[in-house]
Amino acid sequence: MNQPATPVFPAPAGRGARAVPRVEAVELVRIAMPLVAPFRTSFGVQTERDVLLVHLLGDAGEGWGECVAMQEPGYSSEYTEGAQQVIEHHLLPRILARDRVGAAELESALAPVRGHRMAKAALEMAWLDLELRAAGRSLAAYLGAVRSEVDCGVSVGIAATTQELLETVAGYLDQGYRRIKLKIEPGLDIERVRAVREGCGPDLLLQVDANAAYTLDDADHLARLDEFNLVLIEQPLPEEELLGHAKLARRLTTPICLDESITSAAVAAEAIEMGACGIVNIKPGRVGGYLEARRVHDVCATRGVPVWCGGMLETGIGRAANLALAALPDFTLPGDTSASDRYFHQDITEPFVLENGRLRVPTGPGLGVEVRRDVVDSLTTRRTVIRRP
Ligand code: NPG
Repeated sequence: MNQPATPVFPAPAGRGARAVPRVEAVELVRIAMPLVAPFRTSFGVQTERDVLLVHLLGDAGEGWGECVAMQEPGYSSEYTEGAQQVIEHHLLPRILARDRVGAAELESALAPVRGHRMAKAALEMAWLDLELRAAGRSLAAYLGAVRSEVDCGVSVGIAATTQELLETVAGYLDQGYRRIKLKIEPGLDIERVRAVREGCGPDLLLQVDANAAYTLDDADHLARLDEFNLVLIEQPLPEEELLGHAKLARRLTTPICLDESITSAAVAAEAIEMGACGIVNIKPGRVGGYLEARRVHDVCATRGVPVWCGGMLETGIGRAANLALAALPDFTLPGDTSASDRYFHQDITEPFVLENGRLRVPTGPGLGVEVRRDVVDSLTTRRTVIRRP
């Protein structure tokens, strides 16, 4: 397997040796955020987000991170309670035993713990926020952003009826979204896609996401999607089936995009080499953090594979960080970087508002958003403080 080139991420410049703050305490805050409407995928229905927030208190200020794991292990094997356990008992002890650990050193410090990428990514996000705030630098600048706003798409859950789906899609198009992604599952696929394509016309950027709901035996059935000129079909088969995706790709004209399967830059390189995908959805939580996400981007860019930024129903904290990532050069397709009101009546940061189908990339230090502590407190279901030993 080709090992991808690993770009060097220097510690953020700004205050010389003092650029790496010392973390004194970590607050783990669990919040329950009601969704504006139930969100149905092939793996379940969600009505509320059970979010784990990581709040760092350091000698040079604070930092916030968000864990994208869901309450149930339906999308991947990770889930919120498990992430909290592994952070408390396995990850933080390894970091807090050291004096000062920079964000770029976390990966090696946490390498003895296998997997748990979403938990690791939540810590990395908080560490990056803390460190970059102290250095007065934005995450977007640190990652190498080349644009100040990004094109936004929206992910549309499986609707009860085709009529309801058409109304929902029309509502999002009225709001200005530049691309529609339809969640599909066996039996609620071909005719649903046909209805949206016929209702919205040939120019709509339209794609589908199966969340691993099909098997290779469904290849002929999935080939019926080819007539709708979709941008891509996302993750039709289970996450381990790279070879299956490569075989399926040879039977479809619609490009295959991988999401769940891509857990690292090395896997992305392998999947591309095998012909398992022509497009990659990058979700920092799924690959263990923003620095690995940047490496996935680089692997894809050098191989001519376009990428886009996925979404995991993030609050304003994760949304801000995703926008910074989506401003990198190879993010040439609109992402699931929707406005805050797509999911929440009230966000825990200043809300992200769609302007002409785009969201602005935050430019302030760190993630570039301020957490509304009063809102967090009103939604808190559990709070745990871990102090340095
Ligand atoms: O816009 O934040 C968003 C959500 C986009 O559809 C979306 N996410 O499979 O990509 C996915 C899906 C998802 C939803 C994944 C919930 C995990 C949980």
